[in-house]
Amino acid sequence: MKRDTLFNTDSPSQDFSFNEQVAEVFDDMLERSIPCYHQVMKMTAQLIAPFVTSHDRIYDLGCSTGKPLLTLASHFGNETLEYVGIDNSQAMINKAKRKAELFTNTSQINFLLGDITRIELAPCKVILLNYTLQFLRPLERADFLRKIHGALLPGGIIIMGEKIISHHSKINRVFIDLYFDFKREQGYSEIEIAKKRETLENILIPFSIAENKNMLKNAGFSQCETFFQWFNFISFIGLKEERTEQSS
Ligand code: GEK
Repeated sequence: MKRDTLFNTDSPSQDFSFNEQVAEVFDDMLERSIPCYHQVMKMTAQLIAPFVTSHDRIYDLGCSTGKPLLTLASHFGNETLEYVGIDNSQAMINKAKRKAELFTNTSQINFLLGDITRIELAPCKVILLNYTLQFLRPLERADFLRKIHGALLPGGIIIMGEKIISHHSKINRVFIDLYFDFKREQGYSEIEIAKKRETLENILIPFSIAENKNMLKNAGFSQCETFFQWFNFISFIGLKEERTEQSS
């Protein structure tokens, strides 16, 4: 795995983009930038298990280099599930495809280039949306979550991980400081932390827990819980009910 040293430079910051250079070091970047990434992947596999049966489709929207779907494919082994990852970065999709070639059940895993807000989604049982909604324009998010709810079959689930803010300024500051401590522990220098933060300004726009939960509820996920939190990183599960009650 190539080490992420992208921001270890004196050159002026440009807006962050999921380009070739980022894709090249992305797996290292994820592990050193998203607290408890592996633990959340493992919890996701455990959480999904009771909701899927043979031939169900699982989407990963904003799949990057394919780590979550490939983790699920290993976890579920011979179970005949269909895995579809979508990302609008060609470099990410190329890398995901190369990694998938090493799997035996390759025919069940597909990585597609596309904009997740526009591409048509087939009926599915699980949608992963990890650390990706935060990159969509805020005004697009509600409609996009409605589209996800529409694609899920009854009894299906969304698993959504996001970076969050607190509207309490002191708590928010403390969360951010603790996150920077985490990045230092991962070997990032002050300059790398500051530069990455600058390039993500205006591109990664986090919402609060309540704002995300409300959006999920308004999209139709009447049952919605958090299943993991590390300071300013959180994971939600939202359920599409099997049957909606008929009003008499
Ligand atoms: C993981 N989920 O390993 N359409 C398609 N892809 C998009 C769009 C869009 N409109 N906007 C952003 N992306 C992964 C990590 S990374 C998170 C997800 C991060 C893609 C973008 O190209 C990138 O690959 C991904 O969303 C976000 O769990 O880098 O912090």
